[in-house]
Amino acid sequence: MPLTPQQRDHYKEQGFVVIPHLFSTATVTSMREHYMKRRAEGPKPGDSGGTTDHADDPNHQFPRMINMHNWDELTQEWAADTNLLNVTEQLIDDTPVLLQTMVYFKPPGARGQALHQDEQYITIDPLIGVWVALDTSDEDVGRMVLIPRSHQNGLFRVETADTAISFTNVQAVKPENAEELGIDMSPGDTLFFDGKVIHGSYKNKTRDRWRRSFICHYMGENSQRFEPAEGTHVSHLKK
Ligand SMILES: O=C(O)CCC(=O)C(=O)O
Repeated sequence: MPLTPQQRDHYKEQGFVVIPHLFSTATVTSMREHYMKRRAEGPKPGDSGGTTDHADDPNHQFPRMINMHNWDELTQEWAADTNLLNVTEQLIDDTPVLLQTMVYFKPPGARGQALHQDEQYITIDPLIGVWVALDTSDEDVGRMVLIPRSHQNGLFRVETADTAISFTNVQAVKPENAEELGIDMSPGDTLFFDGKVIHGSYKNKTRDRWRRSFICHYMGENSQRFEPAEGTHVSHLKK
């Protein structure tokens, strides 16, 4: 799946690109069904329902699953999808190496995730996030939001997030005059974003719509681990 020069330039300059229909409707339907079944099996290693100060958050009933590729064959297959890896390789100019997989169920009423940079969690650069919409993702359900071009200035400081709207308690201090951009997506559309672009999401405000997503993070074979500057890593929040 060759990208156009415009798509590659968009990723480099803006820090993200959306590839429509990267996954077929049939595959996305299988993903939804599969992960709902696996969720119903009970707790999995690393589940995250978010901070416990909002017990009514439906994320607690459907916690985010992580690193399913360690115990689930279908996840291994989907994270190694030829088109996905091919696009990733063209964007990072390197051979992708899988680091992390997640499913964020985000049921009706669920909190979002405060805006952050993935390299504030995973200290490897370059890093790329791949976010596959499993449901229609729009403003009402708390679509992905990002700050275009925010990947160009390294890591920002971290601060406490508002856990009334975010299931995590940490966020990036946004650059001045930063404009957030919401990304509307259909099932199967896939967002590729730089590990330094600020992104996150707000609450699912609906009563009846889910916003499920399958998320993978890759490094390149030549990516390097780095030491984050003081105050720029999520672990520095309480210091
Ligand atoms: O899905 C979301 O709302 C946020 C996901 C995210 O921040 C990530 O995949 O790094």
